[in-house]
Amino acid sequence: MNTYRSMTSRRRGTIGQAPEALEDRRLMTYGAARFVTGTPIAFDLAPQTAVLADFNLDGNLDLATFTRTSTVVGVALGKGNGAFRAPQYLPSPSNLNVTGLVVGDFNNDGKPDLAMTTYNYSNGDTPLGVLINTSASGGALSFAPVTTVDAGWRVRCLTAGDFNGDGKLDVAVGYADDSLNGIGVILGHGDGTFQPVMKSYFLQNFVSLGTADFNHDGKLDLTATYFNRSDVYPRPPVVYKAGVLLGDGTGSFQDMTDLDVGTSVTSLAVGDFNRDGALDIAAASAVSFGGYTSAGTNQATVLLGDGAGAFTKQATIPFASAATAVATADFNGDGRLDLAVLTPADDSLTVLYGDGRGGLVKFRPRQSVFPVDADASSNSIAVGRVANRTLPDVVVAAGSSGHVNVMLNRSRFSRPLRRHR
Ligand SMILES: [Ca+2]
Ligand SMILES: [Ca+2]
Ligand SMILES: [Ca+2]
Ligand SMILES: [Ca+2]
Repeated sequence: MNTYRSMTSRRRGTIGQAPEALEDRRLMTYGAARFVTGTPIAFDLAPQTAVLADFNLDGNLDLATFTRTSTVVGVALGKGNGAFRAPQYLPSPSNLNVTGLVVGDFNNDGKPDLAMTTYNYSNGDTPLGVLINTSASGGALSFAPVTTVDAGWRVRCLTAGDFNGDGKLDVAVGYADDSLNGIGVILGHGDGTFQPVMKSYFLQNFVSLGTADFNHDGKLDLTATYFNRSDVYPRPPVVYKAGVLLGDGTGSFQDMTDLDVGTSVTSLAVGDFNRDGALDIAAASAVSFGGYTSAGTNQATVLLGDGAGAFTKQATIPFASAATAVATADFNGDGRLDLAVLTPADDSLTVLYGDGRGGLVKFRPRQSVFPVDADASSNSIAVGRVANRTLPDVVVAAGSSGHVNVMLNRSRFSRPLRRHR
């Protein structure tokens, strides 16, 4: 839809005003987001995904990353000014390849732990590795030896949440195996150990999972990206789609409702873009992704949620090249959620400004597009205040260069936070 029209016609007092004038006025009031390049963090692996958490509880966000060709997780402690210390490396169970990583407090001690999916190339086994954080508050980083949890065969992705509502964090995994697809839920005991995996079978091959309560029933639901693979030869191109599975509060999920985001979805982000209290979803898409080329388009999409589990497409912004990751936050400090979209082919991070109604506005390139080194394997943008200022910074895993890029938010309303210590 035309976001300019929706902004002008639906905002009181601006009817008839030229969209450019409105755009300029908003920029004068709130300022465009501005990102400056911080010092990249160098890892002995090719970071594909980065997550942020304060692992040593010193008030500064730290970073964990992995790549699918590595058998370790890299963790770099943040200094609180946007710079990071040299990374440390944590092992996977049995030195298996790490395929996914999630942060969560699995033993209820207030310290963020890590859970990883792994892949044993010799037998298709995919145990979960759990790293319990034993760091002293404000001290050095330390984790207990990695423990292994049976997650079943051909796990492809994971997310963490309290899926049965007992106050203890659980893990959901997605399987991607032609004959044995589905979702597995591994309920936590709240002490870092887990119950045996409960599987529910679905037709889809799951690629990524996320979690939120979309229908306001107090039971966590799932977002998923997935593909269906045909057994008819010649096989048609693989198509990456996205959907939502509503949870029943016991660790089981209803059938997937597809999201109207086209094909070749690479990444999803959740936020309340129109500020109605119902969670919405943003998606990034790419024609070529994961080694497959499909009939999709390079774009970012916003779908508005109705608070009951249904979603309607509200805004679409095209890109010239593959959009491999999307994240959301209020980057320019105007109280409206924006999107950050990664397009590695042109080494760009684009900020699409949310209009607070579900629409997206792309300002002039110098106000919207920021250079960032990345390659096609970079599939995540993590958002957090790594420099302890009011507005969120962005970190981007750069892939084969071995770096995680730090992009510091220097928008007009980004000010140093006062420390309470
Ligand atoms: Ca820290
Ligand atoms: Ca639980
Ligand atoms: Ca729910
Ligand atoms: Ca909403």
